[in-house]
Amino acid sequence: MNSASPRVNSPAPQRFSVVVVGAGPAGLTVGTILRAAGVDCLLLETGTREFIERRPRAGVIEEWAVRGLERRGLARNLLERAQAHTECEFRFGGERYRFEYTGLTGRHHFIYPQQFLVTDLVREYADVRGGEIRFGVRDVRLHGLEAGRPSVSYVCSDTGERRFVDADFIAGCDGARGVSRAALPSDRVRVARHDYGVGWLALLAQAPPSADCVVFGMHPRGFAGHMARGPEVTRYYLQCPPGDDPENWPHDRVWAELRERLGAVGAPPLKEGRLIERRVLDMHGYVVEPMAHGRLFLAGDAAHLTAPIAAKGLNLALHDAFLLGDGLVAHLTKGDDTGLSGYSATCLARVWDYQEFSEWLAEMYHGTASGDPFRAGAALARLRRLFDSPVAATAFAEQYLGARTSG
Ligand code: RFL
Repeated sequence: MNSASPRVNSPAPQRFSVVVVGAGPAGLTVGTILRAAGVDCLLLETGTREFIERRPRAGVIEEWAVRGLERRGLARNLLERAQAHTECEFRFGGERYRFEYTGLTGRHHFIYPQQFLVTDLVREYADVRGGEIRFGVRDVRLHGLEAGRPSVSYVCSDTGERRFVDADFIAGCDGARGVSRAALPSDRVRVARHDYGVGWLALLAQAPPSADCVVFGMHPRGFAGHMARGPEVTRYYLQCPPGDDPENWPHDRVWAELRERLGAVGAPPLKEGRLIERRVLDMHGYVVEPMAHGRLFLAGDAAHLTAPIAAKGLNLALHDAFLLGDGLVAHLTKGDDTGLSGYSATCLARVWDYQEFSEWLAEMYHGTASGDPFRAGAALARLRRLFDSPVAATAFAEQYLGARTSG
């Protein structure tokens, strides 16, 4: 949306160097980097502070991303509270295959729920660095992009009034359902899409983890996954038909299916608990190229969605945010354009690398249940290779940790 709504009857516009649309991990990270460099910016967020600080989503953060947060003074709580994961387990044909990725790469994953990271970032941006966030904004619109005079308007939830904010730059960090992506002119961008043709029932259980690491079950009835989120909450996934109704998955059916698909000789029994989240995600992804137009820069899910198959979305959002925050600071404080001009291409290199890995992994997870014996055979060969070939194992570990390219 690049509309030219009249400003009649609206209060005089305010001005900020950067307006960031969306206070998720991407927007908050960009905002804190800007504030640390003394750049004035405004964050606009449709949700309330309570809502964004409680919304559970990701939990697996790659080491380079944590180091990037740490370098910017944003990882203190995370480093104190996160668990380190050094291995994962595949279950197939009633057997367990343990995969020790830290031994192969020297790197590990951090397990830290996304809502904790968002809470840390809001605190740092707003309470510590004095940044402004307007929560609960409605009907956000972007204007003036073609004319090179960007502004953002929104309807204020208290007064119902439309307010305008002029900016030198807009950072579109409003996720997969935001409005920024649509403001890119359709004849100047390409949106590449991929549909995996499966759904995942995403579950959060009020229960301790049932294993000491992430577990992936490849089963003729469908994929199942287990991921710790903390001592009392565990995420599970069950492959299901796309568009399935979560109501088709009552408590007993969920646990019976998880027991079946994650069952293996010697595996500890699942620790069951109340299901506090049950939603069906249709597995799909997209990539917007380029990720910028004029003075609008997209970051995170606004620019690219990776299905949570390989737990990459939050990591990519942080990668974009580091580059965009640093690039804006360099431009606004030193007149150095190198970061901003290379922004899209640098981000997209990692985005495509992760999309390709997600697609590769998806076939290993879903091939067994595809009903196609050729795909099932190939999926098993893909798994076996990780345990037969040290070279294949190292390559997998590197991609699983996002360790090939530097942060
Ligand atoms: P977000 O987090 O969606 O934040 C966007 C923010 O923008 C707000 N917003 C608007 N604000 C103003 N104006 C508008 N018009 C707006 N429209 C929306 C929203 O309220 C929100 O606050 O995007 P961001 O910052 O790009 O971060 C992306 C990550 O949230 C996402 O990629 C990850 O959660 C994906 N993901 C995972 N990624 C990982 O790296 N590791 C994982 O383990 C992992 N697990 C997951 C996941 C995503 C999941 N779901 C729900 C899709 C597990 C799940 C179940």
